[in-house]
Amino acid sequence: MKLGFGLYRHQLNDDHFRFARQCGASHLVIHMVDYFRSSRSDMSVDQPLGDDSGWGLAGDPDQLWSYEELCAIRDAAAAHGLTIQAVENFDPAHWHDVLLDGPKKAEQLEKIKTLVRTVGKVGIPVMAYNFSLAGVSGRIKGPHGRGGAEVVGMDGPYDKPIPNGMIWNMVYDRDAAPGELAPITTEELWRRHGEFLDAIVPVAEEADVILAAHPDDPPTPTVRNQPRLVNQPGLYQKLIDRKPSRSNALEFCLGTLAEMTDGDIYEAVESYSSQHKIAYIHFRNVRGKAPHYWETFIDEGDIDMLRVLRILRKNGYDGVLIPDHAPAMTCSAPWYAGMAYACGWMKAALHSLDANG
Ligand SMILES: [Mn+2]
Repeated sequence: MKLGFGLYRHQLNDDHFRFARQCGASHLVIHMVDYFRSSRSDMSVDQPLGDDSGWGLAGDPDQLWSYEELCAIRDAAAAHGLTIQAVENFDPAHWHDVLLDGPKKAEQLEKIKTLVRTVGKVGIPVMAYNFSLAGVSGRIKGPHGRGGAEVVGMDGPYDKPIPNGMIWNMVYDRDAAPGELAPITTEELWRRHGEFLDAIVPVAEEADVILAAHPDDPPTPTVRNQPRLVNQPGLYQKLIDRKPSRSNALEFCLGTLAEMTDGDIYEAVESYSSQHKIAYIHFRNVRGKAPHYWETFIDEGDIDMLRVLRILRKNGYDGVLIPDHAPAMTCSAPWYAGMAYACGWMKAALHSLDANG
């Protein structure tokens, strides 16, 4: 298994490549969506959290990530000994009507095909996505980690409706008419996702790209009054079975899966790793279950992370693990310290696994 590091768009520069390498990472997962575009003050110290108005503005609908741009990032990372394993998340500006079943759906599916082909041409193996209307929203922060470290969590359901012009926790249309997005059914969400798979999986196969689905974070039955696609571990199986293909796989988020109320995290790891459906792993820990949980330090939560690693190794998983989010540690660089702590723990755990089994 390989240690990876996730970098946000504003971090795709030499200093952050050095930091990731210093943490022991050999691989990167990069975000091309700029969640911090309209909240620069908050940019370097934490994961995006946002409020009722979301993370901010989506990108430019007419500007797709280009081959040249991605090659430049790939080459700059390679100069620091880092391989880009995945691009994480599509920009709502490029696919809002795929999620919403809106009038630009056909045009936007073509944009997604172009992006997937570009990612493949650059030589990045995985394109990860999160098929969700509310996206990652409704979470709060508090000093609930060990030693009072600030962590992200949830304390009860969050169902404030999504305003028009917002999708996936970002604003794609600032001039939208006042009002709220009408709730849809779970069946309708799965229908839209099925259409997405039918259109994109064949292109991904041809481009030698693996599409990897993140589960719903937070995994409550609804968020912002809209259904969730994968909010229980067994629903990952439904997603795989909807379109059997080596290009239809999972961005396996251990923390989110452990927050789910059904099933057992070790059984989920066993099931999906033995089917070789894990594209890469968000390796983080959590205490509690949705809708009441807190993220934790990697060695502090409900999950026995070494047990997870042993199951992965038994089933021949040889892919990338990234820390996902980490608690913010009390110092002048809270995000960096938290991530470095997680990487150090992971590096040691992988070493111990190799040495002792
Ligand atoms: Mn995750």
